[in-house]
Amino acid sequence: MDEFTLLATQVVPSERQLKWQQTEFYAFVHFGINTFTDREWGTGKENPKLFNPTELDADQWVSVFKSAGMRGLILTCKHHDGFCLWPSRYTSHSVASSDWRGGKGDVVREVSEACRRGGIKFGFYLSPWDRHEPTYGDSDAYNRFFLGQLRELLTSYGEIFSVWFDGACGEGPNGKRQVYDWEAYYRLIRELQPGAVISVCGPDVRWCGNEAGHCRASEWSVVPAVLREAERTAEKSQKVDDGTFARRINTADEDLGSRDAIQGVRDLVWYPAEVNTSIRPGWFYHAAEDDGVRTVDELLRIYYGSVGGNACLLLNVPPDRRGLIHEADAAVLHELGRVIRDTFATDLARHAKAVASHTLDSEHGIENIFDDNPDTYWCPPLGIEQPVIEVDLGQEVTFDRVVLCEHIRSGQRIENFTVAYRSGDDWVECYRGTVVGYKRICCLDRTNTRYVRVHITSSRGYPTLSRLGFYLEKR
Ligand code: FUL
Repeated sequence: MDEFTLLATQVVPSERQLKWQQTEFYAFVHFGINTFTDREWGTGKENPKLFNPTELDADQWVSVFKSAGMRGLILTCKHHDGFCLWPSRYTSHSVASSDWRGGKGDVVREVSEACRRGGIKFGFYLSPWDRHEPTYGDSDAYNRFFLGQLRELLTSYGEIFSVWFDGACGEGPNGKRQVYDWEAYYRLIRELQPGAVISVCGPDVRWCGNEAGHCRASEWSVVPAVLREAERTAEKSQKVDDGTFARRINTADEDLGSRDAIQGVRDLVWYPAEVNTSIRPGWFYHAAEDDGVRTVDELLRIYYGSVGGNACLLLNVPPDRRGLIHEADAAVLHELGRVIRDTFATDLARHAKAVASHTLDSEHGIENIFDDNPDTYWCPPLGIEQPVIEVDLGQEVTFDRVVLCEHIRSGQRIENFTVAYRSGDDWVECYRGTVVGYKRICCLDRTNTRYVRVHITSSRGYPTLSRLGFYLEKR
């Protein structure tokens, strides 16, 4: 192992990053003045009276999201147009100036309380770019304003799991220039909500680099630290300089963490990816897009690629003008959730026994891969980078999904692996994978066998596995 790969094995997630990773799949909710003007980006000049949902019911949102298997919700409390979904003390451009609930309403309160009631996590999106606020561009004044709003959201709505900062700014070359005081924003969040991750323009969770639902085949959580700045700069690209040569690295690059990608990089961080995409063409609700809701098959593909590819999935589902999740979206999400629940309800390895070519000690025995405890795991001694595990499923079973999880508290180590099944006296390879990380869901053709072999063909120092499961998709 070269020195940079060794350095990479020493990088581990923070407690808040681990909790966030376990959230796996959660909803993004774009709702606001744009819902009522049929736009994607508002101008900031909209009349607040336009905001008037007729049947807003946050419990309906939560129940639809839970039926999909989502474990959290991130609400656009303020989008680029500056309209606030809560009665902020710092501006009148908010629900307080609308007629909704007689000007006494608070969408953030209703949604955060519905999340609590439903047992899912709540987080918020607060757009730094603000096209309404007059101080925007007067850097110090706007930073004070923004910190004030941030404090309101961080202190009035219970526990927050994610604060999502968007890097978008459409001011253009002749527009206003605002210098954000990111460090002050981060300090306030750490002080008031130490358990919250700060996502995208923040140090904890990395934007996957596209909004289309494209997932990398090899998603690394250990990446060069300069990527943390990429989203906060107009260029979205940063220079890595190892003293001998310099190259640019961008959040959208396909390879961010392989041995090649981290060669020469001493400053590495745990910066896991979140895939954010919308169930519809736009982020906000548009009646004209009711026929454009993504299909269950498409969403399943994205789910396997993201949640099953060492990332989290933040799926946007925008409420309509009634303030409800439209029937078309609700139906697709319900079926998506059913497939995921039914598929992973039965682990076909529950009577399995396994033998590993190498095991460190009795505490790290191979039986740990069959329990549901992410803190118990199997590993071989240091220096064993290519061990083999043979599984006897106890009887012939048919499966088409194989789940592997690393013990990521010990870092991300697996680089390549294969899965093979026994057919007569032969081993037939049925899957070839790269990284595992928090979770890898391998999608393969239906396979009928009693014996399976997982060969880790390359890893960093030694691999770990906290879970190995076999499932049959119930589509
Ligand atoms: C982008 C924004 O400009 C879009 O309106 C949307 O909020 C998306 C999630 O992020 O940068």
